[in-house]
Amino acid sequence: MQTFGASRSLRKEVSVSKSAIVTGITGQDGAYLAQLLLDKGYTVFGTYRRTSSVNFWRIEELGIAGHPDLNLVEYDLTDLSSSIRLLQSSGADEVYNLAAQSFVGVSFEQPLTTAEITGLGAVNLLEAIRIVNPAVRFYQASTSEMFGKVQAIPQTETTPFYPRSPYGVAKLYAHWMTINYRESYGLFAASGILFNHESPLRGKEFLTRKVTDSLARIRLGRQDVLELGNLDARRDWGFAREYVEGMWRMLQAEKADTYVLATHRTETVRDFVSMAARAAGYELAWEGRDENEVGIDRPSGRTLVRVNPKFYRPAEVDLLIGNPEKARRELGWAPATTLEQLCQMMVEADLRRNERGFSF
Ligand code: NDP
Ligand code: GDR
Repeated sequence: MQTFGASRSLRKEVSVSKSAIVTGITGQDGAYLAQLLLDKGYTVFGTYRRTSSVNFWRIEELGIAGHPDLNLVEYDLTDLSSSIRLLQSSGADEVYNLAAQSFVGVSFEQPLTTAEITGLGAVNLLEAIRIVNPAVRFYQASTSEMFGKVQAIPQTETTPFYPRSPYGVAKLYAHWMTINYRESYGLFAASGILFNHESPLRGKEFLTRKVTDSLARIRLGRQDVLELGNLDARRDWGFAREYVEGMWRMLQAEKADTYVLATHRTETVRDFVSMAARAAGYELAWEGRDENEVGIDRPSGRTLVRVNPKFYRPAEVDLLIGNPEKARRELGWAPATTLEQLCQMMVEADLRRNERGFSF
């Protein structure tokens, strides 16, 4: 994490013990944020959903699963009474709402569930804060998906929104409700418009991890080919560990606001695949167009990547590139890890896991 001088508007480093709720601790960001807060001396209440097979592999991989200051709490974001009880029993000072149905592709198949969790869920927490303790600081995990069919390049806090998926629409509702509670009730409710951020802890349904895990499996002879959808989409990809630091900084600021966190660099899906292939020891050449496009390993002539239209989305977000200047200026936040470093880190982690025969 790179910082540009200590921002004067930030509260001093935590001196007295604070406590925070992190919804979605079983997800990528929840795990990294819990680790960051524990390192800062917080007591953390990390929420997970009751399922027949809860999986804590991420916090286990980070080595914080048995931390004495980490409390794992069963919780569902769609249940208001569950939110109220969570606020009451934890006595938390800060709430980071990271829980969501976060997969854009699935949101087209499950628009109502997505609306209930990703949209209304945030309002359950805002209401719980208003009822139980309006002094609690709230962070909402907003997203660059809200820009959708982009209206300006690069995107900033003032770029008009045009979401292109049920997920993006649900997140936009939660984003505006966060601002509305800030303005209507004076809640300290911050919204981070975060561009794609990835890591070895990313879920395998998302593009980057699907690519790095598949290439590792191909390298080890456990998979023949990687099938993908739209290779032309452009994303601004950063490293998740650095982005959770930005979330924390938003809640230490003097006033609640909205901030973009991004790298200000955009690449195509195709470029990311080439980069990951290189990290796995391949050199891809691309041939054909649209659904006939393939990625061929130049030295061996073997086809490693092909397009399968089943991974196309009904509506696509073509180009995301964010300008994080406001976060740099006011929070002292800036990304440090390059996409090449991130990609290398993810491929290496997936090679290691697959060699051990164990990869979530
Ligand atoms: P993940 O999909 O990895 O994690 C989502 C978390 O939400 C999981 O812990 C999941 O639990 C939990 N969850 C889902 N539904 C519910 C529910 N009904 N009640 C309680 N918990 C629930 O997402 P990320 O960590 O990548 O992202 C964190 C947040 O940031 C999300 O809100 C996402 O939409 C947003 N975001 C992410 C970006 C990114 O690039 N990663 C960019 C911008 C925003 P379970 O394990 O049980 O499914
Ligand atoms: P995104 O991430 O939709 O940007 O949402 P994802 O990694 O799913 O897709 C990125 C781009 O890659 C294209 N793509 C594919 N995507 C997936 N998942 N699988 C494929 O096989 C595939 N082939 C091509 C997609 O069409 C898309 O253009 C992520 C999530 O973390 C959201 O929760 C978050 O809000 C946004 O990032 C910012």
